[in-house]
Amino acid sequence: MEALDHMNLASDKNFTKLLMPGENLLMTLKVIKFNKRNKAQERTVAITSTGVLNLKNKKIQRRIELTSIGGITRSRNGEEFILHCPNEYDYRFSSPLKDQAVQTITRAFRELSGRGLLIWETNELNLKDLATTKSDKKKGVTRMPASETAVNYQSISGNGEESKENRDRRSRTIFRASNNSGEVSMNDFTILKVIGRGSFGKVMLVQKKDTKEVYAMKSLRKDALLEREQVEHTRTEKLIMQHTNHPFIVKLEYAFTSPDKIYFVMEYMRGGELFFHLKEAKKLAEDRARFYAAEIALALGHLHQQNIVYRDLKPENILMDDLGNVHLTDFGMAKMLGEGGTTQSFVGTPEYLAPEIIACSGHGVTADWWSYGILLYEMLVGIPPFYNQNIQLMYELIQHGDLRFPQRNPLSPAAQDIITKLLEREPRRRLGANGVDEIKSHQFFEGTDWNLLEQKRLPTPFTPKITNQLSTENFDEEFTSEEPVNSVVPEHRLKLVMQNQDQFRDF
Ligand code: ISQ
Repeated sequence: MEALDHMNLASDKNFTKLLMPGENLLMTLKVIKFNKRNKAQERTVAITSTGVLNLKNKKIQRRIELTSIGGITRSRNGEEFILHCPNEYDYRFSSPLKDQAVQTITRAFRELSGRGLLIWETNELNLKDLATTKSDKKKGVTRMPASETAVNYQSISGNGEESKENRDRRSRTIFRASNNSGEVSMNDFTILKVIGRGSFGKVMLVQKKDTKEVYAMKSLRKDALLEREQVEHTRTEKLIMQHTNHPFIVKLEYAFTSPDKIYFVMEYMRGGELFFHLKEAKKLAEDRARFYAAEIALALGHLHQQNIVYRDLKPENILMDDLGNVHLTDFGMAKMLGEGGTTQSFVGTPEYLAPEIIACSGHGVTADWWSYGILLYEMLVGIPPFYNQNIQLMYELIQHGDLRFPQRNPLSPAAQDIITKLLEREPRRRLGANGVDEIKSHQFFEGTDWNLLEQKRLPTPFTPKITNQLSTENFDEEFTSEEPVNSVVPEHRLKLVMQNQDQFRDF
């Protein structure tokens, strides 16, 4: 946060006490605000997780709820931007930090609403004629461009001298309003860093060239997917991410293919993997673990409601955002269950596998609650309960070993109780077998306000260190030190891909 707190308000108690409970400060900056008579006034703006605050002498003059913002128009080369507020009147600001401010607002808007904010760009430097004033509003005039014009960009005159009437149609989307996957390609992105590696490719930090927005891009090699029969899983992964809208599940922004790879472009979680933080802290205090466990329970409950088993819950697949909320990612193992709600296939990570998966006796969504018990144990104790270097022995321990809790620094009785009930080997007797509410109402979560949590209105127990918008300090150096390139698949591997290109048609 410090890097974005240009006005140093985060540590100013007189200011922070003005924030609502659960409202997090994201950025502060000095702006010029233009009033209805076009008079320039120097103001401070604070962007928070729920609103944009217009401050004068550290007092809130106007509070613009994020939910009341209908879109943003910004000057492409100038410093002005307009917050369109259809129910009131627009706010026109100017700042050298325009791009950073717009990016922070759009991100906060998406975090809060799960939707992208409409953005229009213009070549104009002075946006006076594009802002709806109080008196416009009285006359029923609104200057916010139509939302459709934010989706399809059309250059009209071609000579760069568009007339005022053309302004709406010149607008272009810099934030997707709806699913336009397929229109983008690798050429639209600059690769900045490698931030992770998986079995089929790598995860890179990328920046979209037109909007400067940063994303995490996962590339998957088609040859590797074909060889290991993972094309269907990858299709499921895309479908689930594309159709899931949940505050604690990473969103897929774009998906596209090249002749040799599939690319998933997702929101960038600057806080890195929970695995990274767990490694650093060794184990977590109960309040902190409870917070992450509660967010993950909501995410799993949401998937289960749609008959999706996640099947790969582990700290490596849980990512942290700027504020310290956690999000599930990697749906490569997930499965949509058919009627009957069970599947036979053996997938997952050894430490977290439910006994019924190891025994191949058919498993359903309850298998996730077993992994959830393992995760909770690992967060609180520092190692998973049945861990052994020898995988066969680990499987044996998962199926028949005793569940032991540390004698020194014992966990609270409620924590021991919920873990014991989650690590019940008989899936039908396991906590969660009758739905997520069984978990939510366990004593371990007593006092958790699930509604506030879901709206991200509870303070997070830990804020990851983030020095700037492009920072990768929460990712392992093992990855970030790698050369950031989109590697080429060797010629001899492409033959298999070319023969099977039809399998990738609908990505
Ligand atoms: C988003 N942000 C950071 C890392 C990621 C890894 C995989 C998928 C999404 C991600």
